[in-house]
Amino acid sequence: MANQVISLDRRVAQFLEGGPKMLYIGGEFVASASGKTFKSINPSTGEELKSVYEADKEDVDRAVHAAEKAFYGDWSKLTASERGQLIWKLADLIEEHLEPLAQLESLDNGKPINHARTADLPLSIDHFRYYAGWATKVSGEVISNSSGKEMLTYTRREPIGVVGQIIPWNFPLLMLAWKMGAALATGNVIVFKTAEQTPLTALYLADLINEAGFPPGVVNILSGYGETAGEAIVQHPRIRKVAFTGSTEVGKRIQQQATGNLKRLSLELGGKSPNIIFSDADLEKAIPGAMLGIFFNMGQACSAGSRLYVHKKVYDKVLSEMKAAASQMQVGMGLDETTDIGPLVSQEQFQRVNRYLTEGHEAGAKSIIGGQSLDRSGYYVPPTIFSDTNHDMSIVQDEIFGPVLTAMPFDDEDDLTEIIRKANASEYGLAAGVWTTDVRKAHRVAHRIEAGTVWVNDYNALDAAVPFGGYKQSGYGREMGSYALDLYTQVKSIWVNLE
Ligand code: TXE
Repeated sequence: MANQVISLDRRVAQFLEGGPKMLYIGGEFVASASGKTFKSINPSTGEELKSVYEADKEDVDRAVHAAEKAFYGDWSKLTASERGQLIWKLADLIEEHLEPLAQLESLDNGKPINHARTADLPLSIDHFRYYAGWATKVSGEVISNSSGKEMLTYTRREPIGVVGQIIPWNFPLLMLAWKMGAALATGNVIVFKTAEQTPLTALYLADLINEAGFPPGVVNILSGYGETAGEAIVQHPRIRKVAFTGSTEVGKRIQQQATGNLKRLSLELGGKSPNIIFSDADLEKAIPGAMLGIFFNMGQACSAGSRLYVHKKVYDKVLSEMKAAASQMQVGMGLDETTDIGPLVSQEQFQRVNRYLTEGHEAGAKSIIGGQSLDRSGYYVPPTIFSDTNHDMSIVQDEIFGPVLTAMPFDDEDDLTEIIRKANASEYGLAAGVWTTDVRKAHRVAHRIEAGTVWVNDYNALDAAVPFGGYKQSGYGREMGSYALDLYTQVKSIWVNLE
């Protein structure tokens, strides 16, 4: 297929003009206190895309001041309905800027432009609209009590105050929406840090936050590194809660650091999710489902279905059809409309995935397709499927975060012991998939899998109303749906003596 690289939207070209992109603090665009900058790289070419000011401890402190000023000032004067309208307005503006935001996301992260247009952007818009609706519906309750006095007791759900939010690079805008939607609906103010690999779309969005009319300081956006800006957020005594999405390793570190200042935490961490195809599954759906499960976003998804278990009766058929489908996938630049598999996000991630490819081969796994990165500039790894794998291999145990699937056959059909044991033989517990036409089996498996999300006859489905989060080392706390409101509110009981 001929390449179809799109030309840049005028608004993206304008955004990329001029000096380093500024931090967004107190409604204004400012340089970092240190004056330091870093480069955002275009993973499709390996070349510099834009330089960006690098936030540090002092900038985090400035952002906390601005956020507190908003929290005790203009933001607190708004009604819940007005807050909801601002969030809705922001969603409308993102929709108006869908094309430039999708292009910028693709440039910065490498993801195929068509995925950014049809998944990242619409899901982000929908997410903000969903939480705009919640703003007016967060309420406490009146509680009858038996204290012996005539007493009115009721609860209020109050915001926590300044919350810190730290996100990864795999879905920069969508992760921003997941974090900001619930926090804003419940009346909090935000000190936000993007991932150092993908700072740009959040800074583009900062303009839209101003245009929507949010009081200055309600949202502050910092570009910077984890060990500096990230740790400063985790350690800041007046940031009362941190929501983090990223690696399990960093999640553990954050938990240790937050122990000292009793910060509330929600952690959405890594995964190594099982995807199980039974012999009675509708293979016309299961095979594309397994492909999407692993290759969507080049496998750089925390929910990626990276361990495929297929019943031995259909194992050969499933693998040969997946191989054929993978060989049809176009590997190319993010901004090419024919691309199915873009580059990985960074050189570091590219090296990490390459290391796993080598380890897989050395351990005796066979790549029936892919298995080697491409020799061209940019960070390209083609879709890879490993057969002959087992649970002792690092490629089966570790989160690779690349387009790399490990496949294994299983034997049992009605007695589910073997497959459940295998599916749960992981330290992670984020998601799972089950493909079968037997409704009883589907539910029995879904109940016994240790994971925060189980998809039956589907994979990677998401909705703002449905909670998402991990079991085991995949973290805790649930984002999305009404559950996320608990992360961003604290309950106050009020007693009124009526005698
Ligand atoms: O993640 P990090 P990395 C997994 C995936 C990937 C691996 C490494 O397996 O291959 O992690 O990716 C910030 N205090 N996931 O190194 O380091 C950092 O700046 C505070 C799964 O990119 O966890 C960034 O904003 N913050 C995952 C964010 O944490 C710190 C998504 C994520 O970076 C920090 C991403 C610190 N000490 C990677 N150190 C998922 N669950 O979706 C780093 N950060």
